[in-house]
Amino acid sequence: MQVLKKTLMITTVCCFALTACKKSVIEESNRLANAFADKFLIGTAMNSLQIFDLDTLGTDIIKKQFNAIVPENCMKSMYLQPEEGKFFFDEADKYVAFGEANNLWITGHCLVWHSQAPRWLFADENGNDVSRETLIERMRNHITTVVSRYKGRIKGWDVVNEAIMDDGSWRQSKFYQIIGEDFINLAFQFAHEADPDAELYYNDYSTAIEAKCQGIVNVVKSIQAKGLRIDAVGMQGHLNMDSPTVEEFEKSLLAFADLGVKVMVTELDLTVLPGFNNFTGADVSANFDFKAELDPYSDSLPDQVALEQQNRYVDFFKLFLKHHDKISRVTLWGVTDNDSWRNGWPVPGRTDYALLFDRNYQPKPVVAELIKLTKQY
Ligand code: 9MR
Repeated sequence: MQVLKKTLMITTVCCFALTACKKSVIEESNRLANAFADKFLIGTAMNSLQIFDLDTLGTDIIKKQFNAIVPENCMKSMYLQPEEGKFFFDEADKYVAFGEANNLWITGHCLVWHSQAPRWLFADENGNDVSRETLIERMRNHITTVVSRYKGRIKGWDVVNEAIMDDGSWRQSKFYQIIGEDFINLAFQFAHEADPDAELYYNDYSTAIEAKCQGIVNVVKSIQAKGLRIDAVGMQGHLNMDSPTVEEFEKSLLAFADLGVKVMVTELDLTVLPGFNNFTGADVSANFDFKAELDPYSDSLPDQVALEQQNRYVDFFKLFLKHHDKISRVTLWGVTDNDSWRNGWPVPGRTDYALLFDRNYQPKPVVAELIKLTKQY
């Protein structure tokens, strides 16, 4: 009797263990990071709440679903060095520690960007533009200080962000006006000197516009012609429901890959809200007044629109998977719909549904569709 009881107990324990094991196998395969493991890295931006561990449901998703991270805001120069020589690394340190603790590919964003740069960077004590030499020196100091701090830990850097306009011309930023075209080459040189092993990227939005794509191709060629390191072009994926087309995106993707660099789809999101005046892109300085008709889904998203969004996400991921040999990483610009900058841009106060996880931290049906899709490539 005793033996029988023992056997029954062992069998029951084994059954439980088997079920638990099966369940965890299923759960494992239901994760984006696992499904895309042999294709490309799949990442997300991390916001301050997540970095300071004040959004544990959000960080749980990051740990389970993604294998790469990028800081949405905390490494921008106005936060890292708000006053000359005064660096604040608290949040950036936590961000990097989170990535290391969870074995994630850690990207730094972004060393040189016209936006979110502190005013002092370009100005002398009278508020006039500094000399070319001074700005080069300030840029060198910023890049060297930041990149050296995370040497060997941050695996890749968005070195220059958004230097080219939609028509392919140079953005008339302070970096460009004061230093000239060479600011890009110098930025890549300084970053490489600070961490020779780090990957270095050029990152921009609306890269599917032909003229802009050509402008970026010229930038990459000029970096390469100087013998400087550049590993990838980041195509920010701030998509609308009707633009760009998958074909337009593919054309640019191939143009960048032809340069011998990798392509990364960075900052991926897909707004379902009405645009207007053919306004696209991701110029953060753009702003339009709130009107109720511009915010049609403030209560919930109709099933039909959700399905259309899902189909468009799937179409883009089909493209990414088709070219997975050229793509090193695809990164969502946030975890849940609630986190998305799209809720506030270019019209403040709207309710958008741009990401893969909903406001209750649940995966949208598109997540399972994307996982299924990986098996076909
Ligand atoms: O998502 C970011 C938002 O929270 C910030 O307010 C904004 C300005 O710093 O930047 C947003 O991220 C931008 C990214 O850094 C560069 N490409 C465009 C992104 C969306 O504006």
